[in-house]
Amino acid sequence: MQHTCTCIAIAIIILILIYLAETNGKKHGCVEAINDLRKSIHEDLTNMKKEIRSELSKRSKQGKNAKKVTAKDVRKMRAGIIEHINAKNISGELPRIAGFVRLAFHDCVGGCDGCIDLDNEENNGLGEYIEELEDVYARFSRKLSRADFWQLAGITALVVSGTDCRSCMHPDVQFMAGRKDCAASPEYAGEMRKFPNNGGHADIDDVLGFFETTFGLPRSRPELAVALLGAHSLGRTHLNDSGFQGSWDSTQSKIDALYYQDLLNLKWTQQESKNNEGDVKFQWSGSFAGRSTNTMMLNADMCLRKVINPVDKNGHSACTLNNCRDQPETIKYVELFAVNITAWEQHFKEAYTKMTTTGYEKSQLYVPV
Ligand code: HEM
Ligand SMILES: [Ca+2]
Repeated sequence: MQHTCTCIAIAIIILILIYLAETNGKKHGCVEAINDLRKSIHEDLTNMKKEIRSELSKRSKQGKNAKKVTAKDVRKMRAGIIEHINAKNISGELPRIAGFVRLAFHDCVGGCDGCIDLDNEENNGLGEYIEELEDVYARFSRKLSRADFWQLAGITALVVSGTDCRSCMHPDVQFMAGRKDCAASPEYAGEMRKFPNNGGHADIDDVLGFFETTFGLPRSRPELAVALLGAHSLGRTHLNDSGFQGSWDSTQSKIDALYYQDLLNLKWTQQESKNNEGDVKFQWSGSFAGRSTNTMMLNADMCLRKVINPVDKNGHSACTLNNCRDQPETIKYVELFAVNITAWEQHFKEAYTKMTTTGYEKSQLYVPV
């Protein structure tokens, strides 16, 4: 209302000024001044319109989110996501499973808010999954926030990964809604969010410290971080995204304990990985009985088994698998989860739920009924 009155008042002033210019102000300088004034008023009006539009869109979004999503809606969305996951099969693998779980993780760094900063190299590769999910989200965007939808996609991907898989973990994470998107969703315009030291050159302090400060997983319970990192049982690394290459285990679409079993049982040697820009990073390459298994571990994974620091600026450790000490804080959990899927499942569920509710009080989230 206030905006409308201001607009009318400004319009009247313009008309008076034009009238004065045309009747009395014949002098060139005066016409010029009036034209300048007219231009600046036009700009002000355009800005004002923009403000009004953005305010209205904010209000309608708040209205949308105020309506609760139902269990029936969620079932429909899950079906849409599952169809989408199954639609992309590359050599028998379903890469969207890993892509959606990684997206769910990255969105919760700094609070799960439906926003990913694609200028942050740590998020390389996520753009394609965001775009792919937009097609499905477009059908449901009136029902829930993008932040909720991405978490539903992650949970659904975990379910698909465990379907018809007896050796898989089935964490059955409860979906909760109520997350709010940041203003520029799905883009992010704030300060750069922090990931563990250079995404992979991490040691145990980086890894456990990161999970404690970012997701509130207490340092005194390292089993939660060990269980959560078992998500690397899914998917793979990409040379042109992170600078690493290969998958952690041979079952990229299955969330099974091979990740922990390989970490313990394979022979791991450090190998240089060089991307197109010539950046060098070290990773651990697996072999068994003298043969390469085409699998890899990041320092962030290997440090759960061995004390690998100090590492140099490229992530090369001073010790080898044989002469690095066992990691006292975490190796027992790697050993436990390698053989006890129920123990992994319980800890994973607890840690994953904490991660995916980062930034929210219990009272802000609800289980759709
Ligand atoms: C210390 C913490 C972590 C580090 C340093 C780390 C690092 C990485 C790196 C470097 C990649 C490869 C990206 C690429 O080249 O495409 C990756 C992929 C992946 N990460 Fe992590 N990660 C961490 C924690 C997690 C967590 C907590 C989850 C989920 C709960 C997760 C799930 C995944 C998945 C599923 C992929 C495979 C993505 C694909 O196949 O496209 N990561 N991670
Ligand atoms: Ca696997």
